[in-house]
Amino acid sequence: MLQDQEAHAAEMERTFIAIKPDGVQRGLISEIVSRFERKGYKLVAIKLIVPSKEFAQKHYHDLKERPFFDGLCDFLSSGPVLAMVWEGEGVIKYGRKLIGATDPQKSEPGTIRGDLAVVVGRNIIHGSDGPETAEDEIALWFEPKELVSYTNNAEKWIYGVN
Ligand code: IDP
Ligand code: MG
Repeated sequence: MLQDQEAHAAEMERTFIAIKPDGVQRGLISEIVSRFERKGYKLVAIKLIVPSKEFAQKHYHDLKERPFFDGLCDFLSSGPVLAMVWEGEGVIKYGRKLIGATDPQKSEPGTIRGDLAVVVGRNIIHGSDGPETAEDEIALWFEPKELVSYTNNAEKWIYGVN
């Protein structure tokens, strides 16, 4: 049965996903991007940048009391990060499923961290953990004009929308 266009539009959401410096250096960009792309999500923004330490501190502000905060911010600002925005129904929550648990020792096989990372301090990818975080992180990393609006012609096959 075809899904109603309005119901589909109402379910659409965006999340911020970043491949951290370890994932970029290890040549995992195409592997990771392809998992989101093949699932059926739409890429709406992408750029390669080296964040400053101050920027990393803003991104991880929720973790500033944690003992690993300083090292984490040094690490995020140590090299290129591939920053992206992905769009789709339920992409915030399901994107986290694709990524796997924070500690790769606990991530299921088949997830990005489960398949491609070993330790928590080098877990190769970031994904927003909820709708408010997603909105804040997208606004921190991207200018509104960097978010590209376009029709994905595969969408009617992915969602069954007429
Ligand atoms: P998440 O990336 O799965 O959302 P958070 O708890 O938000 O996990 O932590 C942010 C990042 O901080 C993690 O992805 C990981 O790189 C790092 N991190 C989390 N816990 C630890 C730890 O116990 N030791 C070292 N690094 C950690
Ligand atoms: Mg987090």
